[in-house]
Amino acid sequence: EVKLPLVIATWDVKNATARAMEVLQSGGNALDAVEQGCMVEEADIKNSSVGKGGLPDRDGNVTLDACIMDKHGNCGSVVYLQNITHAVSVARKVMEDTPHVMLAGEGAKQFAISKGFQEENLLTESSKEAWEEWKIKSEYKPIINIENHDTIGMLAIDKNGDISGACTTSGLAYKMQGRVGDSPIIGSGLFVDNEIGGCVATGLGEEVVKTVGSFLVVELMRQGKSPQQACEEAISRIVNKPNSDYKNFQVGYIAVNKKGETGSYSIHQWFSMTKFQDGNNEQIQSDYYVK
Ligand code: SD4
Repeated sequence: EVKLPLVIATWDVKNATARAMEVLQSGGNALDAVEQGCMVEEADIKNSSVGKGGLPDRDGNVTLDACIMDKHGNCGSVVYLQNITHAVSVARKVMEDTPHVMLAGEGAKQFAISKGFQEENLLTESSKEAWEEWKIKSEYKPIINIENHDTIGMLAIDKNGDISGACTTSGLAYKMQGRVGDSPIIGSGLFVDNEIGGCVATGLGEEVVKTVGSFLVVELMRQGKSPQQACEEAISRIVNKPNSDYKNFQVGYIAVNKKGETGSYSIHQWFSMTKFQDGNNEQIQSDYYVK
């Protein structure tokens, strides 16, 4: 029997899962938990691919993508959001306080400000230095695992058995200006169906978008696959494409089903999932395709 509540997240983010579990233990629902959990990484300037301290695009702009999805199938997202740290919370406001699903750029920022979010400079000294260093060669290629600490995607099941998910990122370092990844795209970076389960993605967003990865994983679970089998099948769709360049990029999925079973799988080694359940908050190394 699976013990609820439970939280899983991409990469090694024990502070974030601990925060989410604290919310669940004190009576919060899964939606509150994933928002609060993701906010921990957004505020952490040491995480260079989320929120404040995220690495900028090639012109030096830190631009955030995030989304959130609840047990009713409601969702909200922001893309190309600048100067606001808690993109996931803005995404939640889009879901709850607007007739829309997605707000972009200046409109998203103005909406956030109207909701009381503070404007901040998100480019830290160390991110600025890293960008200046990068500019010398300006070589753009995907980085396979960024310090094992990356875009955060989180899924939670509360004590009532209800599932929610969220995802937040500064996207790929040194991306083209205006580039949006998978993380704010419902069905790609995140999908939740409260009857079935949820999935979130990390890695090279373009490849996740092309295969509508998170929706695919949830649909595979609907057809009877376990979360582990579903994540493996979604990765196999990417690597088995004709001429797939998968040796040079990473994609990882984590998933949970309604029973509280979990799974994770990636193309390359060193992807991990953090899982908090029954008093244990642990990092679990993911199985992977390229051996
Ligand atoms: C993106 N999927 O913007 C994000 C980046 C990421 O690990 O997850 N990096 O494509």
